[in-house]
Amino acid sequence: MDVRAAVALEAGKPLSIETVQLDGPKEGEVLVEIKATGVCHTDAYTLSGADPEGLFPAILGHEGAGVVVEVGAGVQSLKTGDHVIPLYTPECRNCEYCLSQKTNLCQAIRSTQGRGVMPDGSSRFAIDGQPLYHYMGTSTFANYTVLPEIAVAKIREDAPFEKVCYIGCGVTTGIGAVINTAKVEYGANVVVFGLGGIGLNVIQGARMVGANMIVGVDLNPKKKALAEKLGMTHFVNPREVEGDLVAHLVELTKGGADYSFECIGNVNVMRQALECCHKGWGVSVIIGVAGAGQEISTRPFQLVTGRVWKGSAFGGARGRTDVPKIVDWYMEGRINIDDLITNVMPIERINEAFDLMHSGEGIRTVVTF
Ligand code: NAD
Ligand code: DAO
Ligand code: ZN
Repeated sequence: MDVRAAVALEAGKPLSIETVQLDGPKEGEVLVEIKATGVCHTDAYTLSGADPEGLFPAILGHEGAGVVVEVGAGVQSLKTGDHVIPLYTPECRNCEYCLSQKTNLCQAIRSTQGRGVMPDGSSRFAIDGQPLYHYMGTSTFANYTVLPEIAVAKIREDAPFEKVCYIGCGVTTGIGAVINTAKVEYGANVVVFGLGGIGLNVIQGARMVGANMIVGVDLNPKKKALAEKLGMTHFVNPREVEGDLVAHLVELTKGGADYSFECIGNVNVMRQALECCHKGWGVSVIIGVAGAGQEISTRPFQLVTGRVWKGSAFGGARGRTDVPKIVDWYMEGRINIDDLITNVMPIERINEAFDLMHSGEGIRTVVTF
């Protein structure tokens, strides 16, 4: 079938709105009509050419929501008409990783997903007879996409697509890092570095679990008001701190953070996030994706004296199990998505969505089909 897509023809160039060809779902796959998709920093990172694993030409996008319109042979958990969120971290419930119950990093289709193709090794997308690469197994910058059944979360039908698409990445990543990865407990003191589309969701996750102090750190003072609305109790602008930021945060939290989160992708900030943690028990979670080839460092004594450094991908969430629950939380008014979606525009204007993201204005732009 012909579908409308924003195609990344080459690195460093704007996306191009094209009519491309999409083959139907094969065994174990479903065809989904994408109704809305968020534009995330990871899409921009890959489009820029800085992502060493970026493949071109490709259809980017990994934060979508839509409706199943056709199912391939053998599909059991989905049917035509189901409302769904694509998952860039699948959940097969059968691989060694899923069965371990120690990680959300299902490996069932990892190698083909990383090569930009479907599990059978081929692409479903083509333009003028030339294959296009899939992206993160989702390719939501197209009004139809094909997905493996294990990479699809079924959600309730009354949830608005242009809001809950954000649960496909940013919301789940932030809230999940608090609940699944750090397991922040009631009364804990939390420091969040970076108050963007991820950090603000860490803030609302910390508020949900009843954290005591929720300190937000950002260079941009415009982020303060919304962060406070979501639960931030103290704001720190590193530019306004006299002396050492880490010492300031340790003093503010009366000994150090019980939990800190790096939501920027800056390796120097990752070090600050670890070192502002409480001696003996503080846990620092890296969420931000650093540039290719960059490395983190600290004095090993920071770890010897009890601080713990960990990372979180997709908030440690098992998508088919956890994403429908997060949709319920939104529909029940337990989490705020509406204030974080600062722009909605049609797919034809998707390059404006990238410009808005780079400008630092707004939090999330959603494009609709
Ligand atoms: P964003 O640009 O919306 O937010 C980043 C914030 O950090 C901005 O508010 C900016 O002002 C602030 N900032 C920048 N440099 C700073 C500094 N030195 N000190 C303090 N504040 C600073 O980005 P986002 O969409 O929230 O994404 C954050 C990171 O999370 C990115 O690296 C993204 O790729 C990554 N990410 C990770 C996962 C995962 O599963 N681990 C998922 C999605 C996104
Ligand atoms: O299983 O080896 C693996 C890779 C899993 C990829 C997890 C993605 C991590 C976050 C990247 C940013 C997502 C928008
Ligand atoms: Zn698995």
